[in-house]
Amino acid sequence: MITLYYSPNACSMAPHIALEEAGASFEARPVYLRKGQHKEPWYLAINPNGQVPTLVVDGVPLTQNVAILTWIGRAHPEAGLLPSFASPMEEAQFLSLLAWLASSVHPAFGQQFAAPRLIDDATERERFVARARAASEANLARIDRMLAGKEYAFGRFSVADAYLFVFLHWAKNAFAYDLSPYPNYVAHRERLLARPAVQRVLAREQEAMAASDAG
Ligand SMILES: N[C@@H](CCC(=O)N[C@@H](CS)C(=O)NCC(=O)O)C(=O)O
Repeated sequence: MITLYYSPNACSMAPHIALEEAGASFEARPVYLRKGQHKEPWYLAINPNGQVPTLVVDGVPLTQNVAILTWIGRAHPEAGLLPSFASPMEEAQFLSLLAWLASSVHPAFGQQFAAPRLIDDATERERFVARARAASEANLARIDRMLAGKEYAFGRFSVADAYLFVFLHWAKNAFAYDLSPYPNYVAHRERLLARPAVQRVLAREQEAMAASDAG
């Protein structure tokens, strides 16, 4: 039994896509960040970090996108969601990308999401957001260079592509960045948007968002 605790449009979209791509049988349970549900005692009992995503597999909670994505790939070998590693170095390069996304790319966006909540002074907040945005733009440019001449990050579709999808989704939909400097990344996004699994996830998350607006 697999349960994914996610919040619509959060980084949990990456494992959500990976589970759909795997053809896994799972329950997707929304935990609405904007309603503070991730800090409620019932959820903290599952994930003491108070963050999404959490994947609960047969009663065992697993946190952190890098671990969750790797688990989904390993637990569904028939779906081929991990690159076929020809050497330990190839596997390490894959983990290196996931770790960089989690430790640098995600936090720079996280600062932009958190700024209104963390910083009252408008001038200080604008300076903070401008710095974080510059870091995000540099990261997006680096990803764009990495994707030059490639359909996917590691040859065929892998969980790394599901993770990559999240950041351009935020750049476009949460922060209205100009995406024209990132043509390879935009093409990658369009390739993912054409995948039925990605379409199912976006529809489910939009539906969850609408249900939360109504409630
Ligand atoms: N390192 C964690 C980061 C998870 C994370 O920052 N999740 C965000 C949503 S994208 C969250 O739950 N934020 C709420 C909070 O930190 O209070 C991972 O990769 O899973």
